Amino acid sequence: MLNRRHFLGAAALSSAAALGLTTVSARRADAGVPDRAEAVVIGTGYGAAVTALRLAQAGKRVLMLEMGKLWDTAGSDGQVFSGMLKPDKRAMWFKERTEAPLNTLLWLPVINQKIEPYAGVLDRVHHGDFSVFVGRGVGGGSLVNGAMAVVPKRDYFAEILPQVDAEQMYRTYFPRAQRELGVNTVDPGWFEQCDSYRYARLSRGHAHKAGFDTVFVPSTYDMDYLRREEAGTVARSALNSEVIYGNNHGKRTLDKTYLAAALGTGLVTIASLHEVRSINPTRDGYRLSVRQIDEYGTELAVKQIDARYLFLGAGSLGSTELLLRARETGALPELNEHIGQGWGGNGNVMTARANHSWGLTGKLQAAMPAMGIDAWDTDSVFAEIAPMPAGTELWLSLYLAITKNPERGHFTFDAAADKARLHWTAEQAQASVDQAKQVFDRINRANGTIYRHDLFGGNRAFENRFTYHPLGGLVLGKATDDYGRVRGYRNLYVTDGSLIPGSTGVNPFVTITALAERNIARVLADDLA
Ligand code: FAE
Repeated sequence: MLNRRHFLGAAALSSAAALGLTTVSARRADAGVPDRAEAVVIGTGYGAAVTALRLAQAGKRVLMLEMGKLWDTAGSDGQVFSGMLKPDKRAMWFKERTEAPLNTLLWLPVINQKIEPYAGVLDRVHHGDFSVFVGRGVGGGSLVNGAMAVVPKRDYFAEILPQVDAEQMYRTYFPRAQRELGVNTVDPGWFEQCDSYRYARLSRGHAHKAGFDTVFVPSTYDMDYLRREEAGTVARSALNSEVIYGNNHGKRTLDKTYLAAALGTGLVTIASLHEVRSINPTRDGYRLSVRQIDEYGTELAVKQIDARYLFLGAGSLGSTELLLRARETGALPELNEHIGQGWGGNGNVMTARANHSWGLTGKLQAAMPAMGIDAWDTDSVFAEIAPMPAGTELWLSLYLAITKNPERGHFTFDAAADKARLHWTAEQAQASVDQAKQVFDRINRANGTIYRHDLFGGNRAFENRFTYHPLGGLVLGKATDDYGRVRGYRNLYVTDGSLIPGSTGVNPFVTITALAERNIARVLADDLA
């Protein structure tokens, strides 16, 4: 458990970054978690972190319940996280092998490794042939993501969320989110001559040759730290192939920004390794059934915790499952038919091109992307130029394309398994492949290159069987009102990516953060004043 007693700095973000969040043993945590709080926030990802900070700044006492662990303690190797090259139990959430997005290299299963099941930082949640990657731990997706902090195109934002005042978002809430998240950009002069982004410069040249535009992508990774990594003056993280299994340095994760500031108010308590299993109404709020585990998955306790105001920030999969379970088990029967609808994976497609023998990416690759191919207006594709930081030259260029796929999936509740099941088919994902193929066919033609078929299994050149960007399930204006208040119930709110109807056209966390800022400002003014 974390609260101000373990908080060494003031609320300012700069001191928050150096706050040295201490580890608290499970037993002490157990003793300190209250069984009642005015406001409970489920999860500690983007939406949850914004909500907790703003509630606390308004003087409310907040309890945050997070199923993952607090990542603040070094293992025997002196590191908090295991890197991608030598992953261990810390890499994944209760798996026996790592499940990296790329399966094979040269068709050989050399990427994934056997690990001990543990409360690791990255989860890959399987729904049939399709899977969703999510972060687990205090900080949610910020712990594992590529830190690409992109504001969506205004026209597209207005298209997906027409009921939200775009003018206000772009004037007030997007800038606020960027500031609080510590968004920065790579120095263009350094970018042009560094080794770290040789791979991005190569892909940029290929894109330009095919007539596509490229753009720098802002980041929550400290780009000055990256520059110093390359200069050899600080410990390497992005230059040590660290990203999806956590970064030991350099990244402004939520535990260093919003959550640190929230703890600094003295009004926020974070209980980690606490998973909310069910929500029931009480006379004046909600009662949660919460399962506490240790890092190896042993159940320590099942607790009942009461909340007057309840905020769901467990992410698209987590929050949707909680409300679907509540509706289908009859706990919250007034939840409407939109619970579990309107889901999308932001049109994610991964692909890779084989480079010419003279087209070197270099063996040093910053694991944090800094550039994207912007073909959104012409081809409905925004493609991140992704690293393949294997520590050796692989003669390949990797991309994560975000496409405009109008298809939507939905969830049903499997009572026997007590789980939400996502319904999303390969046919529904095909539009994304078609769009990405159009762009990369053109790039290949212009450069005399071909696709790589050895990375994703089954000889495929495009991987559309996973997403990093789950969005929707509790869509704004449908499952909730236009500010995230759940329809049918009072004092029950959704704060996270499940509000966004399946697509943002860019990497989503800035949108999730800004929308959460907007919604909590209204909720504080109207409901909790
Ligand atoms: P999220 O950050 O997922 O947080 C939800 C939290 O709730 C997690 O900590 C869960 O452990 C916790 N939780 C779930 N269920 C429960 C429960 N029942 N009880 C207690 N706790 C629970 O939610 N986005 C970008 O914009 N740029 C990127 O570069 C980028 N790269 C990515 C790379 C990877 C590998 C991944 C997996 C994602 C990436 N994303 C990126 C997506 C981004 O991280 C994601 O959209 C946000 O984290 C979603 O924020 P939410 O607040 O919805």
